[in-house]
Amino acid sequence: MTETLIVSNRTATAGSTAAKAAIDQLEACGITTVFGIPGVHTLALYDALHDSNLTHILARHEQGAGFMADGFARSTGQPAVALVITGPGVTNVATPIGQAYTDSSPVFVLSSNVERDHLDAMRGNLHDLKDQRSVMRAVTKWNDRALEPADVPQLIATAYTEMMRGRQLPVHLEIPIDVLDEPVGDFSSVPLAPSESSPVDLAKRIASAVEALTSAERPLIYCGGGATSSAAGTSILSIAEQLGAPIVTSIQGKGSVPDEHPLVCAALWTQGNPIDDLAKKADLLLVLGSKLGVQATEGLKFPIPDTLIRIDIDADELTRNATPTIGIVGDAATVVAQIASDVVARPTLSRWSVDEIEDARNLARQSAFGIDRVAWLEAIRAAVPDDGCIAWDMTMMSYAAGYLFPVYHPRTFLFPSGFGTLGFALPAAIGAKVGLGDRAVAAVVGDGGYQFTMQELATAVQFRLGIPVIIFNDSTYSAVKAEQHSSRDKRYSAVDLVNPDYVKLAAAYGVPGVRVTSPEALQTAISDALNRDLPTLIDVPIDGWV
Ligand SMILES: Cc1ncc(C[n+]2csc(CCOP(=O)(O)OP(=O)(O)O)c2C)c(N)n1
Ligand SMILES: [Mg+2]
Repeated sequence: MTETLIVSNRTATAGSTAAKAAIDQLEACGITTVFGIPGVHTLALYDALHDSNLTHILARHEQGAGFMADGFARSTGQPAVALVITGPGVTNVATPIGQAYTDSSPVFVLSSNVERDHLDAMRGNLHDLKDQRSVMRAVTKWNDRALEPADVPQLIATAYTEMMRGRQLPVHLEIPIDVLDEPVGDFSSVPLAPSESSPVDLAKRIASAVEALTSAERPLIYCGGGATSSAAGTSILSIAEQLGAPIVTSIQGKGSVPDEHPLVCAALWTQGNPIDDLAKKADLLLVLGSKLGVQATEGLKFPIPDTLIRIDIDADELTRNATPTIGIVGDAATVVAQIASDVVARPTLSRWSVDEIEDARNLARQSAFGIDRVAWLEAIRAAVPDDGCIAWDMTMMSYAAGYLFPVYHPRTFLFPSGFGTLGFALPAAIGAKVGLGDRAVAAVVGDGGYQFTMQELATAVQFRLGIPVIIFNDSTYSAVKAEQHSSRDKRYSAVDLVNPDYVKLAAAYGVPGVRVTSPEALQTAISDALNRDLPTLIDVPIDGWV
């Protein structure tokens, strides 16, 4: 049985259908780019795309479409849409949306479903899924279905508002196939709801924070993903400079402040290292946009002094994992700007010395994971311009990059923290390249992770995206092997890989492929690749990490 037979009696309704209203409303919300794969259940939406200004990027798997939308959002700060069919389209997109959720990335999933009469009924319909909304409920902030055509514009507007309100997170709206083709009648786009007003005691809390910061002897600043996404870097540096305070970041906080600044200790913290010693000396910790997550704090081991100030756009995150003495709900950009202007006008009691911070930073770097392979990272940094964006997969080289790769601008270090999904980097880089246009974009992957989403190379070819795809190839799942080495008495299990020849694979896709065996050659290969309007596969054979 084919898909066409099942829906053969369906024809588009003249005038504005729910599908056209959905697309119009997405445009009215400011959406510019849609990543997806069509099917018969989304024919009406794809038809409506013809009459819109939306750019559609055709992925090769819905997982890729989701990561692309996520990469677009992370790199540009603008949300994107993943457009998928019911059933397998939804389950395929659930994985990247889980990733977008843990890293606070605004992706709007628009899907279809079977006819209203058959919803959740498992009557043997094409793409039947017992409870599609439950699949997406697990990975979204807001999740609903449109049962009446006339409700579609408002539901799209509500979904968009929820996605962007407070901490930005993914949302999902499903529109059954029969609803899509029905007329909505006259409608005009729904205006977006105004954002929430500031809490009444904001000024008081800011004053308390300023008082505490300027009377602390060793204040320390910790930046999470919220500091990066709110682009609060200049204000954060003003506070740090006035207090002479060191700044530590999480992985998602990389780029919130530029790594070359002498007070920035980047994401070098790990238990027992010299940055940990600095943190243990602190008598005040100012946390900006971070949940102080279990992974980032190595099981809640980041030292928390008596005075803890937290600023977060999400009230739930404000108290997660550690209760603040002063908690401020608000966008880091506006709140921190206010604190900065008050702090710089006051004397401080801070006793940090520049030398102790610099010494700690240098020593931590020398002992950081991956320092013996830092030449590879230096080659990448030398080839990719400072404002270039790199998507990193779950691979040992990325973990080393977390500690050792300098980042100079927000939204230029994309990494799948939280959910930790293999296969993120290539499609995320595609989304970033679509969003950033002429700016350089690269992907760094392991030989194992690359194979989770490698079919998206065809997407990069089709849309002529000049992305260097750097594969650190050790024919192993090294991250797992390393754990088996250290905690399973070297009883290695299911970690050796037989891989394709990636240079030949590039040729099959009609794109350049090179194999490089030195950091110098890697730098040249990346520079060459950035001059092309096609992706380049760069295979880098390396020794195993274990
Ligand atoms: C979707 C998914 N499946 C499984 C894992 C578990 N996992 C984490 S790292 C890793 C190995 C990755 O291998 P590779 O990409 O070659 O990088 P390497 O560790 O060798 O540097 C695996 C299997 C995961 N993170 N995500
Ligand atoms: Mg590997």
